[in-house]
Amino acid sequence: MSKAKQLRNRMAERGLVHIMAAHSPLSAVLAEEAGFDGLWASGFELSALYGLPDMSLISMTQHLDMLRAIAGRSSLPIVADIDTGYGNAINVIHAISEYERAGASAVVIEDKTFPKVTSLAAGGRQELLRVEEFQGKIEAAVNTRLDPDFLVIARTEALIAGLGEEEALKRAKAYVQAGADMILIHSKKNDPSEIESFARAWDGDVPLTIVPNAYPDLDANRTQALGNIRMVIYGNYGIRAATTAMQGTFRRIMADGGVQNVHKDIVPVEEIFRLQGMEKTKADEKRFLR
Ligand code: SPV
Ligand code: MG
Repeated sequence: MSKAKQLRNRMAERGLVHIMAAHSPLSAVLAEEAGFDGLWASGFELSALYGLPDMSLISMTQHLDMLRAIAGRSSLPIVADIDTGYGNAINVIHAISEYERAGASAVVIEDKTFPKVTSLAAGGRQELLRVEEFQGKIEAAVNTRLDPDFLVIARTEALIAGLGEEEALKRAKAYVQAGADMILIHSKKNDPSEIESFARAWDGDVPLTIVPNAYPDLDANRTQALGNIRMVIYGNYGIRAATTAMQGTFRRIMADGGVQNVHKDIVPVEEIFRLQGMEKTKADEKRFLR
């Protein structure tokens, strides 16, 4: 059974899947050990990892390289954040075959113009494509996938662009018509009202995906109560957690004039050995090195 099929099954069985952002194979291993249902190959996290803003600066090749490395160290299905699909419908055709081959089980494509600006930035330039043009991109994606279970998730940025719920619903319906398997509805409002209102108004034929980055109060119970959200993506928590930990540790080492205090509060190197799979390598050495 493909991982895409597994992801679909899990959504059907559990009602809601929890997808954690991964910016590296190590973060993917940690997400899998913590019990998440899948990984989010986040454009924001990878951009941040490179110390760059999330504005279509990271190339498809860079993103694919990381996705392959992640797929090599995790058994979880990967939902790839392909932003705008790197251009028009022709670029989308190329992207879908590359991402499917690289090991993704799903893609999220958003209806913004290329180059995009990250959704949550205050005052960001948020230009949306014509509906027909984005429908063409969705149709191109659906037509290109080899595995019929590979999910094409259409993301509308209508609320992010300030165009209101009516426009968001209209676009989401048009994208379902074009063949989208799910709709990702995004909001940068710092309370869940916009998302809850959209979900209540949504009577389309496919379920919804959300990314509660800006509105953390929408927890799993409240999400499930809405009834039509099947996927929650935790979009920037990995890179924020890593930054919190490194900032605190690095500052303390400078303040303390050494690592004499901080070493007690971070994982021992043996934990990194375990995550690296050192035990197996040691056993392989014993067996094969002569
Ligand atoms: C990402 O994680 O790259 C996302 C979610 O697309 S957000 O940054 O909130 O737009
Ligand atoms: Mg993104």
